[in-house]
Formats: sequence, structure tokens, C-alpha cells
Amino acid sequence: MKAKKKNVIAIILGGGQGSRLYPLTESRSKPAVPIAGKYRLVDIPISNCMNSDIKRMFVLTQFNSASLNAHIKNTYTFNAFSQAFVDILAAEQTPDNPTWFQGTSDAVRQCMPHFLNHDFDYALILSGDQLYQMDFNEMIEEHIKHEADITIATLPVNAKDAPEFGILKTNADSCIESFIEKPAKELLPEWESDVSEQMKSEGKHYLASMGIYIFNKELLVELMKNPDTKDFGKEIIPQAVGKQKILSYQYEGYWTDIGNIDSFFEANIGLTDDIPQFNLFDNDNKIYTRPRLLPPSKFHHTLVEKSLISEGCIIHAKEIKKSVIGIRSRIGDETVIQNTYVMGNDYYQSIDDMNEDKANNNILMGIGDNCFINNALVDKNCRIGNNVYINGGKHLEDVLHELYAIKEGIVVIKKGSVIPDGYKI
Ligand code: ADQ
Ligand code: ADP
Repeated sequence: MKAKKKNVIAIILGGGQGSRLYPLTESRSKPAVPIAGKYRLVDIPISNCMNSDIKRMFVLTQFNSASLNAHIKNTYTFNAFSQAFVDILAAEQTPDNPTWFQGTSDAVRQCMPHFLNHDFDYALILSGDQLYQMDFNEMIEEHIKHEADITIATLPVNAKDAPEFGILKTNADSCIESFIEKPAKELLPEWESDVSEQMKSEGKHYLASMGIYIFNKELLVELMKNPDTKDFGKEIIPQAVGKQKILSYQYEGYWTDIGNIDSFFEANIGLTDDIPQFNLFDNDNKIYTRPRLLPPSKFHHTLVEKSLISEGCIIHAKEIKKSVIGIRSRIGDETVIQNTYVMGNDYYQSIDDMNEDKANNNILMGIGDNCFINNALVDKNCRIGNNVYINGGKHLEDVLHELYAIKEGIVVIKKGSVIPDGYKI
């Protein structure tokens, strides 16, 4: 029998209000948040799709920021004969639909007419805020082989993390027999699964949904007809259990949610480990992003330890440790940066511009001289003066300030903030 053609579109859920990543999402949509110095969040699921040969992608977002548009338009330009595309679909008000997306499946439901303009047999639904590398072809092959209606990617998690996820149990054929969205801790004992010895030894006894789904087209069309169901985890999946054949596709590689400040920070700083769990240095699984044609980074006399330095930086600093430094960063003399993600700048200041700023006692773009920055996220286009002291850590309480926010001890300097000389946090 001839193998069935894998005719797949990808639907990337680009985020609701983005409140968990605030203030990084104050002026941009979540998929446009810069990650790892030179990428944006949306590059991760898009790259996974491209590396899996899935080249028709929709990014669903609550609002369409200029930076997301520019990034997608300038990055994912395909040959006219390839049929490949990345389309941004933003929540839109129409006469019958005055509201924003009310949840993940509501977002898919509202965009259904756009998907149906294309020929497809399977829809691959992905989250936009996860860091992982996965070959979706294997998952699609399993879906087809088992003649499933829905397939969910799953991974074993421990009891501490289980209440954050959809938790499920399968039968001997890996079909999902029961599912509960974000179970209370007290309910967990009923939800243990028979996981591999390796996972047991790591205390990971529960099978969690990764929020990655394959749906057969006809079923998706049918399920999306009901405007009362708004969310995949809360409604669509639990209601499909027992009615549809739902396969669990178990994954045991590195995967992490980067939907809040704490996990976003950890994921970025984790890239500076000796052997990071997420591999940016992989010939076969490239992470795509915008080719910006920036010059090489230039250092004066800096001790750099376990750090990622992006292109186009001019760095005088004394010391950079366990940090990720983004494109076009400028860092002044004697400055020390530790455990920090500096996102960089969108453009350079010209020499004339800098001289004018100096003459007017304005602070230059980038980070000044003699600063100390630890446990922080510095958003793009900030102007941090001289002798600034920012020491994040658990000793700090959560704060929302005009220039910055503190969340779980991480100091987030807002995009474009001007931090005066000698400022202390
Ligand atoms: P959560 O991650 O809590 O649980 P949710 O917050 O709904 O689910 O987000 C899923 C994805 O959809 C995220 O990428 C999010 O940004 C995006 N999203 C949310 N609301 C959206 C909207 N209105 N429009 C567009 N995109 C939106 C889900 C499942 C769990 C599963 C975890 C795995 O419900 O069962 O275990 O994902 O992370
Ligand atoms: P990234 O992909 O991280 O945004 P870009 O190369 O796209 O990096 O950055 C260029 C962005 O900065 C563009 O959106 C551009 O319009 C903006 N930009 C360029 N020069 C200036 C400037 N002088 N002032 C403000 N914004 C600028």
C-alpha cells in the first residue's frame, strides 16, 4: 500500500494576554520576545517545523506587534514555488466576533476559515512558548500508523510539576484513557503512570501533555464548530477522551515551558552551561532567525566566562560571567555583568549622536561604566548610566516600577528605560 502523504499545516499558538511574561510583553506580542541574544520566541516552533519539513505555518497572536511583523516578514521569505509560508493571524474583530481569542481552541476556531483555504489532512498545533527540539515527522508517522484521531505529545514529570500540566493515563496501546487538566496535588496518587525505569529513577511518575497536538482535519473542523469550548486543555481534550482515539506520543528529550519570567530567565541562562540541554550548535537542527549582517563583536579587555555573546557588540566591560549578551550591545569600562540576559539594541547610535548626548548629559544607549548587574533581564534599547548597581536575588520582593519589574528575584529592566547614573536596585 502506498504510504499516505503527510499533508500537514502547523498552527502556532502565539499567546494570550502575555501577562506572565510582563513587562517583556508590554510593547510587543509574546512571539516577538527576544531569546538567546539573537532569536525571538517564535523562531523555536518555526525552526522545529522547518527541520521537520513542515513549511506551512500560521502564528496565532492576540495582537500583531510591529516587531513580530517585521521579524516574520524579513526572516521567513520563501521561494515562490515552494508553497512555504509563515502567516500571522491576529485576533480580529468582525461583525460576528467582537472579542479577542478567549482561549487556545477559541483562537483556532476563529482562524478556521484561513486554514481551510489550504489543503491539509493533519493540523499540528504547537505552543509558542516552549524550548525544545523535536522531529514532528516521527509523531505524525505514529499518528498515521495507529490511525489515531488526535495525538498528544507527552512527557513524564514529577509530582512538583504535575499540577501545572494536563495529566493523562494510557492503556497498553498508548491510547489515552483519562485526562485531567492541572490536577490538584491531593488528586495526584490516582494519576501515576507506568513510566520507564530511567524516568522512575528521576521521580517522574506522571505523564503530562506538552500542549503539542495533531488533529485529523475532519475532526478538528467538527470540534471547532462549537463556540462554547474555548480551550484545548480544559475542554476539547477531556471531552474527546472515550469518544475519539487519542494517542500518547511519549517524548523524553529536553523540553521546557518558557511562559513566565522565571522559566524564561532560567532557559536563557541555561544556555551558558558547559553542555546546555538545548543545543544551539547542531548542524542538523538549525534555529532560524533574521540574518542581520552585523559586524563581529569587539572586546577591549574583558574577562568572559561561560557566556554567549551575539554579533555586533562593542564591549569594554571588566567581567561577563554566566550571561547572554544580545545583538548590538554596548557595555562600558569596568562594568561587571553576572547571571544576566542583556537583550541588546535594535540599532546603533552614531558617533555624532553619542557626542550630542554626552554634551547634553544624556545617557547613551547600552550599559555605562562601573556598573554591577546580577540576576537581571535587560530588555532592548535601554540606556543604563554609569555606576548603576542592580543586584537581583531572592532578597528582593516583587515590584512593578515605571523603569523595571522584579519577579521572583529577577530584575527586569523595561524596554527603552533610562536608568540614571548611580541608580541602585
Ligand atoms: P498551558 O500552558 O497553561 O497548558 P495555555 O496558557 O492555554 O496553556 O497556553 C498554551 C499555548 O497557547 C501557549 O503558547 C500560550 O501562549 C498560547 N495561548 C494561550 N491563550 C491564547 C490565545 N488566546 N490566543 C493565542 N494563543 C494562546 C497547556 C495545556 C496543558 C499542557 C500544557 C503544556 O492546556 O494540558 O500540559 O499546555 O505546556
Ligand atoms: P531585531 O530583529 O532584533 O528587531 P532589527 O535588525 O530588526 O533587530 O532592528 C531594527 C529595528 O530597529 C527595526 O524595527 C528598525 O525600524 C528599528 N530602528 C532602526 N534604527 C532606528 C532608530 N534610529 N531609532 C529607532 N528605531 C530604529
